[in-house]
Amino acid sequence: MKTFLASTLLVLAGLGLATPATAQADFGSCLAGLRSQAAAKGISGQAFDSATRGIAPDLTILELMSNQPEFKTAIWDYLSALVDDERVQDGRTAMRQWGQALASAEARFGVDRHAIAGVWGVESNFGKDIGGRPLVQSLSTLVCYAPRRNEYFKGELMATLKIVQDGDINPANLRGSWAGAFGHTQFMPSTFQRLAVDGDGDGRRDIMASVPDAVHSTANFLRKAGWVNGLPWGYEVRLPANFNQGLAGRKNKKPLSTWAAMGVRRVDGRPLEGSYAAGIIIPAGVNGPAFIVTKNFDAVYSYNAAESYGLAIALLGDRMKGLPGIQTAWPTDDPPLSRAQRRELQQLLTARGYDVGEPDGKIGSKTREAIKDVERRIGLEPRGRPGGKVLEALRG
Ligand SMILES: [Ca+2]
Repeated sequence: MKTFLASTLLVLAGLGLATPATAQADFGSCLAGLRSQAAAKGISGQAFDSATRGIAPDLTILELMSNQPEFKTAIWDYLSALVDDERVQDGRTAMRQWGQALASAEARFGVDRHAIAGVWGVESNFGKDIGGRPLVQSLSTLVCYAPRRNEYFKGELMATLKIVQDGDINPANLRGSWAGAFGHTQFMPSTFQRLAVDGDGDGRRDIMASVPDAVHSTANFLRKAGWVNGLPWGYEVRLPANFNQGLAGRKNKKPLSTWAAMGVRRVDGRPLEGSYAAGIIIPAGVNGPAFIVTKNFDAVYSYNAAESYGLAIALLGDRMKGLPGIQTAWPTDDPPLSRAQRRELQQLLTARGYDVGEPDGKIGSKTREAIKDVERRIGLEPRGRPGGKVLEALRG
């Protein structure tokens, strides 16, 4: 706590703000400026006041914004937490429970329900992890104090106020991530304004409280992003030994017959079949898994503009459909951990006297520091990575 307060003050000092008291005064004048800008965008003073009444800046957000992990998460670590047996099981349960909503979204927008559910599972763990920070407070803090992207956050704040004014979502429920993503499928407010739809027919678009609204809105997003009904997103392939890796890339699409002629096969050895164009991605290089990816992978990709993210959604959808996971091994001798294994890792760390907080499977800064200690002891580079070697060392 002490360290935390000190670093918050450091952030404030870096912003030229002496103390939280000064920050509070500045926040009032910042809000006053936003009130008139909101009026110019058609947001009534009454709506603005009711949405912002009594709020204080949430300066912990600035901490989160600057507190990015120092090394890039390997794709295998990323995928092993997002596509594990637990999420596949939870997903199958959610898909049964909300089968009707998913079926009607699939029929209305022509988007595979497994892709919709894949987004839902990766974005919010099927609604279990939607973020608890009041959206107006988070976004107004970012507009007034973020060291960068203030105009972007201002646009998102205005979109949020519009949502409140239009009555789509009860403002008391409007909570989300510190950066402003909210609801079952974690739309940003401006995305909501463009693409959210009513899925349950009550006349409101509520991706916080209504699963049908959320899955219909996601289907609409994917459709607008170019999803083609009936086309697969892609699948794992085996590359020939002499494959020119310069040809890899989501955008370098060629007819399947061209890839087949180069010796590319499905991972189970079957030939490539179909008359569509596709690219090949090799997220960990030619020595790791390779995938054929179509326009539908691009649609999923556009949700978050990351290949790893698109793969997580696509692979989770496949697993929920009953298809096997990735067959080719990742190029590492230190295997990634599922969330269940991450929780076990945290429990073992706690048993050894480390303070890692609740064993929730989320690798926060406390867990990371404890892991670094173990990594040093077993002769690994101290990166704070939850890997198989650290888990084995703690078990033994
Ligand atoms: Ca609705």
